[in-house]
Amino acid sequence: MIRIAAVVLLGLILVVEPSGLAAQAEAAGTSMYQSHCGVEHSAFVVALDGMPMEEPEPAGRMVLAPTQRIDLVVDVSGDAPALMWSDQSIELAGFTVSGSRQATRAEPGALPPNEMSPLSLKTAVRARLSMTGGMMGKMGRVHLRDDGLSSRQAMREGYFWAFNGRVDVPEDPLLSVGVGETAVVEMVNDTSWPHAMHLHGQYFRVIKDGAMSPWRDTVLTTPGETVQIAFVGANPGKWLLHCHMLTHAATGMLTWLKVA
Ligand SMILES: [Cu+2]
Repeated sequence: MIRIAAVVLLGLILVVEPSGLAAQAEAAGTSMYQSHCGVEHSAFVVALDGMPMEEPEPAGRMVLAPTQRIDLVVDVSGDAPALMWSDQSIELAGFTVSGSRQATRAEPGALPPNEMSPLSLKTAVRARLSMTGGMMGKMGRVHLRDDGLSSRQAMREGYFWAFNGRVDVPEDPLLSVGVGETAVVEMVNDTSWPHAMHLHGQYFRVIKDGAMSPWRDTVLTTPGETVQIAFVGANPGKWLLHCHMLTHAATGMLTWLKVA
């Protein structure tokens, strides 16, 4: 084998334990820490979270939060076997390469797009999600079922995070949107931790500084950051919106949306 043009689906996430030890996990990552990954060889990102990108982008240094996925087209033209590694120099994916070095191939074209309804931001249904809690955070008073609790009482009940001042899954959805209608959710990360916010059932674009990201289903929000996501109601049902650091989800970071 002299040269490989390979498509790699990175359904793997680096789980970094506080000790600095690392392991690979499946796409349903449970890590509290996002991982930094680098790519050797000539590599292009052609899809995010399973959604083809309109334009492939050169892959450089990347951050993959729990449950985020990338598809890469890689031209393995060198002889270094490792394709991706973590900041801890732990190899995440690689190929065995033999033969002589070859010239690199041309950039790959885009994958066939998935059909997506256009966003109508002017008429969008809107909601705001305030994310609080955690170490060095200010959760304040919160609601659990019908009760009002101090943050200390909530922690005794096993809740460390709150969405809009509620630690359990609310009875009412964060928002209801019709099939074909556009919804915008503004998420305010008012904590000292990153959170990988994951929406089930539909893909969204991230709106930042007037620009739209490619379609995807998970966005990493950093401490103090406000992130807007926009999507079109596509699949009727009740859909979770939650942090995919699953220990966070289990202790307060879960809400839901209704598409009808
Ligand atoms: Cu989180």
